[in-house]
Amino acid sequence: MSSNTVESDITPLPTMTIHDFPKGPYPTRVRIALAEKDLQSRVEFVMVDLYKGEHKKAEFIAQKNYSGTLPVLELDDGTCIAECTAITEYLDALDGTPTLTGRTPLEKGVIHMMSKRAELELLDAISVYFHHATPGLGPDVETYQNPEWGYRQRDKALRGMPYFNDVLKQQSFVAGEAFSMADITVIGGLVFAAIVKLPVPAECEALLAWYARMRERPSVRNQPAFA
Ligand SMILES: N[C@@H](CCC(=O)N[C@@H](CS)C(=O)NCC(=O)O)C(=O)O
Repeated sequence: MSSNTVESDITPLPTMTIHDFPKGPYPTRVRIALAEKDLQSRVEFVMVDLYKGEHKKAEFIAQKNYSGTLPVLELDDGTCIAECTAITEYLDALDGTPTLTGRTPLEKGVIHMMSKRAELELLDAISVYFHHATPGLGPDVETYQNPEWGYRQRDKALRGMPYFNDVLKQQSFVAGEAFSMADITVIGGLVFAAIVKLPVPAECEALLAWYARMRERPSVRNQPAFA
């Protein structure tokens, strides 16, 4: 080896593939996590067209994600990790400093609880509304719709907004005093709320102020969902 060649003894981390729909609320969660962890350059993004139902094709279900949703993280050895929470936990653990999902048992517990709550009370509820009570991804993809269930979930999400407003009156971030996966999940919820035209009520001042702050973060403001 010549003296001016730099030989690293650090094993390069493998590249990863994200099966993605860039403006989708759930893929946006993983994209924010990647940006927070400075991992974007390690990832190849492969577009899966939700409106063409590519995520419901038998091959995708069999090989990438049984649940037929995006995003999916695929590792070099073929392992596929679906579910934003699971993908974020994986990415966050890679550098041994899990800032997004919690360093201590207490942080982990509270962040997981608040992120799950943001899914249950906001993001997933809006998703059900989108798929059941709006045209959703179109008639070829939305083969079963139950509008009543969709409207119930819309109303649940509308109750979730004041709840997170109350949380954010008490603390700077959704799970306490630091940015975490729980903030990312609420951001996903508000991205989806904008898509389905469910505005955050003006009286939810703390939630709106928090969202304005979140949208100033480079990891958030540079996402295709905000373009
Ligand atoms: N629980 C899943 C939900 C993922 C999800 O619903 N993703 C949307 C993309 S924004 C999707 O694939 N929707 C298509 C469908 O449900 O048909 C997660 O957290 O990753």
